[in-house]
Amino acid sequence: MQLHYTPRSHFARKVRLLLAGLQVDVDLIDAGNAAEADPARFGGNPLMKVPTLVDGQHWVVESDHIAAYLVRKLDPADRFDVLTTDVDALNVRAVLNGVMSAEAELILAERTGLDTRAHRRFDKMRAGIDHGLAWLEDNHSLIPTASSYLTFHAIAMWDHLALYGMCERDCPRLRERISPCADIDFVAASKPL
Ligand SMILES: N[C@@H](CCC(=O)N[C@@H](CS)C(=O)NCC(=O)O)C(=O)O
Repeated sequence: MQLHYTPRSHFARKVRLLLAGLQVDVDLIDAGNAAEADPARFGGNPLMKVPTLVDGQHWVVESDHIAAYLVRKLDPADRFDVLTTDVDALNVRAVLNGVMSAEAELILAERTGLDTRAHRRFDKMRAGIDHGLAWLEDNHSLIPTASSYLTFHAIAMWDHLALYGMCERDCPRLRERISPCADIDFVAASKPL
């Protein structure tokens, strides 16, 4: 199996953490600059984003879709609760993904030369990150303290926000919630630099 990724991609990291939790090795293929516009760089993903999983004949895009594919194939017991249908957990997942998407848009827009401070559209993205984090802080108890896909997801979001300095809001309860899992060796080892 091959996972097209970038070392800093938070969407790819939640899949990498799941793979590490499942103790499954895959070939990691670095896409390089995620702002480039060539599908071949992204494992053939026409949307030109990472992660993309290639498993023989199967080609899978979208991080949560990849995670679901992996546990259906490799972990029918679903130890990390990837296939949850719990409404609250799925709301947390949606807010985490929304914050991560807004952040990626801001970073990639700046990387391609746009001054995001000059466009109101990007102000709304920054506000979405802030409101999203406030919601996650208020709803921190919905995130398990034990290893779970949701916790991996929250760690991937948090470390990426911290790396890019996009997190003006302190979220002490959220940080405390995810810290036991963040200290696990394979989680700490994949922290983006
Ligand atoms: N919804 C997608 C989002 C993936 C995504 O936005 N990945 C970023 C890197 S963290 C990317 O490759 N962006 C390239 C671009 O938008 O040009 C998923 O969950 O996989």
